[in-house]
Amino acid sequence: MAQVLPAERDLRRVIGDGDGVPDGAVEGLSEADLLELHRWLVLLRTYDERSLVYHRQGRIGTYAIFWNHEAMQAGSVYALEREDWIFPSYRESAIGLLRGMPTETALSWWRGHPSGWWNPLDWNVASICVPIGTHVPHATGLAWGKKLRGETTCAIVYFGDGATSEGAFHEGANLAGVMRAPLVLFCNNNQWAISTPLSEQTAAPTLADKAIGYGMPGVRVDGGDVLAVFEATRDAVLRARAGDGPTFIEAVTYRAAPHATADDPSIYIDRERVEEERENECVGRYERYLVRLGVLTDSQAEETKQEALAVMRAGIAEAEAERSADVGLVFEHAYADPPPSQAHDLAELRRILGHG
Ligand SMILES: Cc1ncc(C[n+]2csc(CCOP(=O)(O)OP(=O)(O)O)c2C)c(N)n1
Ligand SMILES: [Mg+2]
Repeated sequence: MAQVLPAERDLRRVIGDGDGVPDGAVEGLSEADLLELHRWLVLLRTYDERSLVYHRQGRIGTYAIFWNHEAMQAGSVYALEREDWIFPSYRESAIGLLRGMPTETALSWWRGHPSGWWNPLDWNVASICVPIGTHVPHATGLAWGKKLRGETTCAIVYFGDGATSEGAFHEGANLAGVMRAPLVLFCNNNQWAISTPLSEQTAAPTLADKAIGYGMPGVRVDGGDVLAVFEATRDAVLRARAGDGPTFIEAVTYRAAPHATADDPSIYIDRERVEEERENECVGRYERYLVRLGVLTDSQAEETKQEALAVMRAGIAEAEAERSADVGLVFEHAYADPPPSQAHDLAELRRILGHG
């Protein structure tokens, strides 16, 4: 039986349901902004759907699917300025695209190719963090540093519901609160940490309640409503720039895809709940809103989709055209003073791979 979990009540929303729940609007967003946000959503959705196909075709490695997380990513990044810093987890692996990062860079990362290792300074996007929550203190440090230098730049750090049980999350959030760091702590609460449900993750009534312990506001928003996410993040960014310190945003959704390509959720997930989520997925929800508003037509939406597909086709072609990296890279940065055995190991690896 599908059930509405307690975590899903009383969330901030802007987009109605086209029926009993009326549509709202966000002050300060022009029609051009609304369409740009749509383009961002479609780009991320297309990236994600194609990546799953590329994985199945053996063209990228294990891939962390973010289907239906697009509204959380696009809505929040739209509230930032270009100089603000983004600290992604593996779930936000393509978030750099929203800053103009080439698709082939993000795809190369999933291909394990060095051309996917971007310089964070190029995009103000930190490296993708795979260890859960360890980037929260990094983001706090950067934000605090910006404040110490008298800059108005802020940072946003993305993590999941499971990360809020980690020591690194606690340390980063606590320090951000104490130092009033200009930081947005953005939690994608998709109610699962692989196979661990939210109910086994925490005894707190909501994740936003944890913010109280760090002396910062905790806000709860519908993670499938791109405009509500934008508005909540914009508020948090304004607070940060005004010197009022960090904000914790809990964006609530329900994971509608496997954790990653290596996961089979069929034995633990609530399938009916997944079906509901898929029917109400965030890109379609926003498109219907824009159509009701008279801002988007079906043919415009199709054109945007085709553009994104062309970007993906070009991106995978570029990524696959990269020459293989030298295997010496595996060892290169491992030691300041390599042990004598390393030269032998590398020679052996080259022999096995036939790299001479
Ligand atoms: C420190 C650490 N412990 C364990 C893991 C293994 N692991 C990978 S994903 C994951 C679940 C994380 O769930 P959540 O924080 O809710 O993020 P989501 O994947 O749902 O976006 C775990 C435990 C890891 N990557 N890092
Ligand atoms: Mg999760």
